[in-house]
Amino acid sequence: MAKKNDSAKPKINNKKVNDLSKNTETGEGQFLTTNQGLKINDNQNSLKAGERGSTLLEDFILREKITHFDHERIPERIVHARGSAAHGFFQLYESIAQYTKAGFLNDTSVTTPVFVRFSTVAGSRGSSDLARDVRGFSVKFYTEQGNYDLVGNNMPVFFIQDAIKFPDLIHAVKPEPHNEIPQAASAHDTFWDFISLMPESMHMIMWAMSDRALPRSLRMMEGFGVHTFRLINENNKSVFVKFHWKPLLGIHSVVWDEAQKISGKDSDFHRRDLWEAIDKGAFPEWELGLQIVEEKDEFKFDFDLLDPTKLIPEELVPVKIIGKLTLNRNPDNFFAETEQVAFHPGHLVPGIDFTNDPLLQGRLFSYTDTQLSRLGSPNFHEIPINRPLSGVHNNQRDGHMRQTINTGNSYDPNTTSGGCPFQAKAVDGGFTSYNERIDERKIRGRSKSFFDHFSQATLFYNSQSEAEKNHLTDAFRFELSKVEAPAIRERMLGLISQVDKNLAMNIAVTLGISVPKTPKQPMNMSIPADGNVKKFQPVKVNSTLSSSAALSMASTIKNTIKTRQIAILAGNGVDDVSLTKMKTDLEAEGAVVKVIAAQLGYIKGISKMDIKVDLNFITASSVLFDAVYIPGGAKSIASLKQEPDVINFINEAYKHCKPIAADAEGAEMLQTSTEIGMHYKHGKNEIMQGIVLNGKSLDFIKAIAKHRFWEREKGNKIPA
Ligand code: HDE
Repeated sequence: MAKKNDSAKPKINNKKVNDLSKNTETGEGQFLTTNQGLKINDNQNSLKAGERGSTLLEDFILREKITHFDHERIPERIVHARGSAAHGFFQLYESIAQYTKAGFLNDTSVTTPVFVRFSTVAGSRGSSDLARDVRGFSVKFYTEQGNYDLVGNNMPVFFIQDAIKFPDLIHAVKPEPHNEIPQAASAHDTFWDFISLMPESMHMIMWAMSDRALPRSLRMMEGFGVHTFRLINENNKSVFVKFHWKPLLGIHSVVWDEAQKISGKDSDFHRRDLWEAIDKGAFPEWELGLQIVEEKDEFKFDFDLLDPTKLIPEELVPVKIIGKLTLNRNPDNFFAETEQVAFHPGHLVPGIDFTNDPLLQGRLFSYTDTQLSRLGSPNFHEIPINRPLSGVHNNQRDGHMRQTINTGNSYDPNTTSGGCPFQAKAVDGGFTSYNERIDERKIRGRSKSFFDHFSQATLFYNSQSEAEKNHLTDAFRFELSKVEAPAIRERMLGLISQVDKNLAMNIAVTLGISVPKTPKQPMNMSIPADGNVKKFQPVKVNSTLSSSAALSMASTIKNTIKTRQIAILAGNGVDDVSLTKMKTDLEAEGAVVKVIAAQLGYIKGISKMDIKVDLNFITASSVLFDAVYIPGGAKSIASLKQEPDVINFINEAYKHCKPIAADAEGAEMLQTSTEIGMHYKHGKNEIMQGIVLNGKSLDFIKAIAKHRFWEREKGNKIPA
């Protein structure tokens, strides 16, 4: 059996690697050709009538090249357009055959290749990674029984309860139709107008306004299947299941001020971070966890398992960890793999099935439909990244861009092909849907069990640490301050006050209005035209659970500094012995250390060591790092003190609550020339709120593992 704490060994997914390599074209050592294989003799000059003459239409080589170029773009995804992906594998820790017959969840000796794509939702392909947004977390498992796609998000609930509202939600959040503003941002009128009329979105809105919407790294966020699914075992017994991905690096975020600055300094921040980590062999890992609910317990909760705006608190149903996902290989070609991959929640394997969650049911139609226009043909399953390893044998034929050269007839039943391909019995791995009993009247409507829109929003808010609550309040303040229509702001305050009165009041102060006593009607537009809008009353269930530790990032693991980016600020005359020791100690713990100085090249230390400079102050910025260290050396410190970029660097690191270490003169500099000095009267050896003034690497490492020291935010306003 695979062990739980096996560290990531660089395993190679031979199956998918081999499969993809059949289609790889390196061009190495080859002559340049046209698409017809003709060797090209001149790729620098088009065919002309004389040296200065006009270009000839006859130049088929030029025409082919330009024509292909003209058609290089395909429509971007209608949502989740901005994404980054990687290859990897899934390793099961223990068989869960008692719940599911899915082969890849039964056999611990099987390593399943995967392709995982992370994304933001609202922005276009070229938008910033650091938008305040939900993140997509899609996993394609290339199993022996066919492709299984777990197409989830980094938040466990969703904005709406019924698929019919999805186009409205997306139209509201996308840039406004008249001027295409703002890009990749929810802070505008149409989004909040829609939300203010959709009380069912309040739980998700709390998540979206929380720090979960600003991940520090794609490698440091959770993933969720969101909907309740079914698992089915060999005896056709079914249980309900919620899927969770738990990152082994813990869950960490950045702050909003930082996110906005990163968007300018490096809008590929998450993409680069994922790429570089994998490139350097620091493979990101997540454990797969399941919350399992027996069928008999379907109605034991005070919410409906089919309602995608609800989660199952981990206190009620613990998450059972069953395996590990490791990403160990970057794509070879962004377009061929990351852009052309086609996920679909309906790509299932035997042993996994849907529930009647009305949001999930709507998704089942949408994904194939969108691939048809995005990838341009019903043959998108033949694109190498989408091809199942288990093989495709059916009678579907032809269409644009067909790759397979099928032989023989294409109908079933037949005798001409000996009856092939055959239907597979369940024992042969043939897929059968769960035989759930459905005996109902046709109705357009919603179950009353979906009508409590506030209890879990309050549960989420109550479960946040003080710092998380403050960030959430500030996020609402920012977003609603960007809203121009006063009526929208007011309606939102009405809704927020039903989640938490103080929260609403704290936001209202910034908006310069008061919280409406009676929320304005109409409040709930998710009821049909014939419904009586006036009768809508917010339903709130009095659950016994007042908070849930799993909902706060503050309670997740903080014991590693692997892959954290550490800045060392230095100049000529730096204490090179301290610098080298700190660098070595941090790197030994897996951190990535960069020396930053006024110029690129080398700086000379006091003991004459040449220290290589990785970045200069022109391109480096505090917001791109997790922590900063200022080694001693009088001359180096004197030069840093004169450098406004350095002072700003340190002040920003302080403002964003990042660990800062310094020794000797470095510590003095912090106290005399930066904002830190305004707030602390430190002794030289003090360690306080992540400020490590004794220069000891061990103390610095402990501080970096904690990620941020939010208590610094109290009362300290740093003008950085
Ligand atoms: Fe999606 N969604 N979605 N979605 N979704 C798409 O499919 C859709 C929903 C999610 O990395 C599209 O291939 C509808 C929930 C991810 O390629 C599209 C509804 C969740 C990705 C689509 C939902 C998701 C998508 C756009 C409501 C979390 C990126 C391009 C019924 C569980 C996949 C594409 C990737 C992508 C439709 C709701 C997650 C248009 C109609 C809930 C992670 O088909």
